[in-house]
Amino acid sequence: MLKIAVQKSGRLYEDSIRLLKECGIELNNGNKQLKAAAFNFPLEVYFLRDDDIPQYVYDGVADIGIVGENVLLEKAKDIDRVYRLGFGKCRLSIAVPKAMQYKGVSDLKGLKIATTYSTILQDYLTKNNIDAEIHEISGSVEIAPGIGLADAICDLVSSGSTLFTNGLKEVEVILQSEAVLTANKKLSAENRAILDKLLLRINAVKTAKNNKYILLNAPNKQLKNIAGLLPGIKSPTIVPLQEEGWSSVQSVVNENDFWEVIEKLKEFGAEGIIVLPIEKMIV
Ligand code: PRT
Ligand code: ZN
Repeated sequence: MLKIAVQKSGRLYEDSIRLLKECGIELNNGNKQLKAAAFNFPLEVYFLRDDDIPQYVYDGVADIGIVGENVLLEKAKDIDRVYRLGFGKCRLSIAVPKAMQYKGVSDLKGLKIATTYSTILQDYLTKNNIDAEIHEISGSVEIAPGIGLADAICDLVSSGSTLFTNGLKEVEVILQSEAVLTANKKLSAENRAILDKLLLRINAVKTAKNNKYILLNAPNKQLKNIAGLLPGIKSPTIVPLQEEGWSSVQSVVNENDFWEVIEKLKEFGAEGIIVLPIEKMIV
């Protein structure tokens, strides 16, 4: 039985549970207990505060966990990062009052910086050879400069609106963070095998999300060019159409190059382009 720690409530909770669901794992968690067992996979889910997850995984109370990379690095436990999950994206940044003249990182010298991320901040300051005072607080970091508690802050940012409403501007990005799957370094062989199964499923879900299935009609004289644009998993499927001189091409296309590929396909005379979502993709 593999034990996974996920956030009990908060920004990572829903995406974590959705991911397990997309992996075909059904939980018995009607009334949000401390833990829930999966019906159809050897997995037990522990619901915890995100800050506690690295310690629990390190101690082996949980074998694996889903946590923001920001928390993982801040807690600095000797545990593995096994998969970047692509949700809970944010950045850890330094912000200063809007009116402050800021030219570069050396302007932080001698400042008092409020944060809940003192480990990561200290690392950053040391690497940049900056001597500044870290003022560790446990929450509401963004109000610290306004009430005279600090000159600057180091906190998580996503849209930037919290900084804006508090009269601050983002001046340095220390870390780009997202939720990661983390694991204890000494998993039993049995649990390692279950984790491998889970990773295969996570990978299938994530790969599918990053790709689209594409079908189109292509003039035969352009098949080489079109196939070159759509290498797919191994190679595109090409089937002759009933109409002479035309073929149907089927392949997968990566979300990142999607529009660029579509434009080029049209230049090569592709017609009737249909794009479909993929539910799972095992390559
Ligand atoms: O109760 P528990 O301790 O488990 O939860 P928590 O309150 O400590 O964490 P929670 O649920 O707020 O965040 C969990 C994780 O989500 C974080 O560790 C990050 O990895 C990730 N995440 C992604 C964020 C944000 N985006 C985010 N915007 N965590 C916090 N914020 C906060 C930020 O601290 C600031 O106050 O949102 C505000 C800034 O947002 P913008 O949009 O105004 O810039
Ligand atoms: Zn927390």
